[in-house]
Amino acid sequence: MAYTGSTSLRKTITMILAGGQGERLFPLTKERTKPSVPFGGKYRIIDFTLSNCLNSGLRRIFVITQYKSDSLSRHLYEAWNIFNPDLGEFIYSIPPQLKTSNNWYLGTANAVHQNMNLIEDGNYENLLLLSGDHIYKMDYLKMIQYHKEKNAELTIASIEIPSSQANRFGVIDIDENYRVKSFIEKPKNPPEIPNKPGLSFVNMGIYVFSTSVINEVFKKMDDEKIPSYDFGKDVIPYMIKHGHHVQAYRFVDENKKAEPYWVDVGTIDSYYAASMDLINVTPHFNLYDNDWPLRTRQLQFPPAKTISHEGERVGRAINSLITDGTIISGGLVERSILGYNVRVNSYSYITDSIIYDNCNIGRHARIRRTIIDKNVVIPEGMEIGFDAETDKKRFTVSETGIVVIPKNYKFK
Ligand code: ADQ
Ligand code: ADP
Repeated sequence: MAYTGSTSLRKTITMILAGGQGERLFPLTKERTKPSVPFGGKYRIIDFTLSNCLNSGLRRIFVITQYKSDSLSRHLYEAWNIFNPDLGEFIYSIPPQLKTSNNWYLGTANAVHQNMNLIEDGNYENLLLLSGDHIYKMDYLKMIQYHKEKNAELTIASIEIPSSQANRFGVIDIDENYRVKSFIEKPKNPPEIPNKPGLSFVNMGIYVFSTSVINEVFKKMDDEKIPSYDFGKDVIPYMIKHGHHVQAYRFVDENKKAEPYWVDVGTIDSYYAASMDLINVTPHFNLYDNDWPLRTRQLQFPPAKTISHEGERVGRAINSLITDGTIISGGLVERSILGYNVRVNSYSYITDSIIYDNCNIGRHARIRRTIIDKNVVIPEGMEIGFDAETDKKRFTVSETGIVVIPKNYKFK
């Protein structure tokens, strides 16, 4: 029994899909699933979705995991074990259990299908379905209320983006009441919004389903032997074709900026761009907004420290995010994000880079446009990010030239 929240919240169960492989973020996803990838110095990507849940009053959450989930499960236990079962609140991480099928989750919809018992057990009216790998601020309660007002069976959160990028998303066509007329998953030539050339209206992968309807749709698709593996490819087109009420909800950004901000950090380049936004003087995504607190696991480290030695060895950080336990001793850090417990030694220079926990940057090393995963020691005098040909021989280099050094990498 739950005692908190409005009726809409009490009747809603949240599922976060956190099981994708995240291949395009390799090697950051070599040992961990995408939602568990560190972001912004002290957070993991899933913390933003979970903070949205908390700020929206949603406290009954299943996190559906699959690939490389140990790091994520540990993080959920250490950072998010904050709910009170006496108030009907919980967060559970659910790996494939092969209860209703002999397969692993075969796609986003199949991951829900295989877990319908979790929803039925609770007698919930709405299923709020989220992805664990987006950076944005959203009040889901507003969307749940909209779903109810519109009497919709499925409501899809949607955003306008440049058509040139829309081929990575589901593209939606709506009528004047925002009812979805058609939906195409990842079209090669994304259709534009009528009267808005160059823009397309896309699916954010955030859904409110009426639970009775999703149950019925899965049963019908099974009976008709139509695969229901994926929402974008299978289930949404099926629902539209069979006359179900599918509604679009225009994303309202709690950052309260003129342009709504939502990113699916699918590639090294989009991850890097979203990270670098954080250190802008006026970022799209503001970490310092007391109206929308963001939580994560806080590790027990002393405050970050800068040390200047006599003469020219001034330890400095400019336009950067520096996490606890880090010491910048006689080195220069510019436009960079440093995680917990990093050491930056004398005469070293770090610019436009992201350095994860426990890295050590040797004296005279120069690091530019590089992401260094945890526990890496950069030897004295090493240069990375200045010569693409040398970097490519050793490391992954993204399309825009961002170098990525994997976790625990050992230089010879
Ligand atoms: P997709 O490319 O299908 O597009 P994807 O990122 O692969 O989105 O998956 C969505 C979420 O489900 C992710 O959080 C992922 O980790 C998780 N997931 C994927 N496969 C899973 C599985 N087998 N088991 C458990 N979890 C899994 C979707 C829609 C598009 C929409 C974009 C928006 O299909 O229409 O535009 O999301 O990002
Ligand atoms: P990542 O950023 O890759 O998630 P973590 O620091 O969370 O790095 O650790 C990754 C994995 O290493 C964990 O999921 C766990 O399997 C193992 N590990 C690390 N530290 C510990 C620990 N103190 N106790 C048990 N396992 C650990």
